[in-house]
Amino acid sequence: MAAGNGSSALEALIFDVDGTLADTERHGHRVAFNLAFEELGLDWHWDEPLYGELLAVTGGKERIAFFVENYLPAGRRPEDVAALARELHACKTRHFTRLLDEGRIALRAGVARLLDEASGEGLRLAIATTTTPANVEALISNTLGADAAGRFEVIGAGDVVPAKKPAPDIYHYVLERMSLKAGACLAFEDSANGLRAARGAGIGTVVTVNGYTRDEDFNGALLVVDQLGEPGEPPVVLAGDLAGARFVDVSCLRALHAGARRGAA
Ligand code: XBP
Ligand code: MG
Repeated sequence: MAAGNGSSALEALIFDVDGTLADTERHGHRVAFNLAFEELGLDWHWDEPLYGELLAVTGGKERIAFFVENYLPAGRRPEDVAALARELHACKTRHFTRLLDEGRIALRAGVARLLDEASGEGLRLAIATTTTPANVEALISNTLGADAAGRFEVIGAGDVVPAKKPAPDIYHYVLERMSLKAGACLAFEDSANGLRAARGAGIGTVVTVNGYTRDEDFNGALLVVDQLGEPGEPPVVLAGDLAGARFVDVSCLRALHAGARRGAA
């Protein structure tokens, strides 16, 4: 699959956050939303199956509004949905960052290893996510160290763009600020919405599925695996191949990127 226009060499890796850097949704964001509902005196509760349905909508505030419009009877909908969504979301973010500060969410397998290897090989790093910037900072500082956010040249997050994933806006935002062409990058995503966003920006994409996304449509991804893998803990390849590598490492990424460039030529 074409990696899009631009230079031939691989120069940068752009990471999604939720579901990709860490499996944050089921026991992180969902729990934080429910704590926020409780704190604001609402009898709403998003169980795991319902949250899986609501994940079709990216963005916490947008997800709340979607729930109100599609899951609450007309007589139980608040007057000012947008205002309530803002208030709930601020409360939820406080709960979510506290969960991170308590060390409740770890990075997924292979993430720290690949980030270290990529930096060591001179690849530039960035983040392109729908989630709130405070969540990104809390996840990175709690899992990679207090000053680790500086390892990412650009952190494109949340409301900095008018349209969230599956729109490509956040990837365009990152490419513009790094003065990079799509063809010089690879993106890492976990969901069909995320894949569509990265592909919409012309970026070749590696997908690491998770419990909520494993049955989604990842047509157009360069590689689909259940995790990035570690030495002695190889990933299960669901589509594409590791180009001879035992797990997703920089050599594998360079081969995937070169193959995509040849395919685009
Ligand atoms: C996933 C999202 C986010 C999170 C919740 O973002 O859609 O909305 O579910 O975070 P990504 P917020 O996969 O792009 O990292 O409540 O802060 O939006
Ligand atoms: Mg994601």
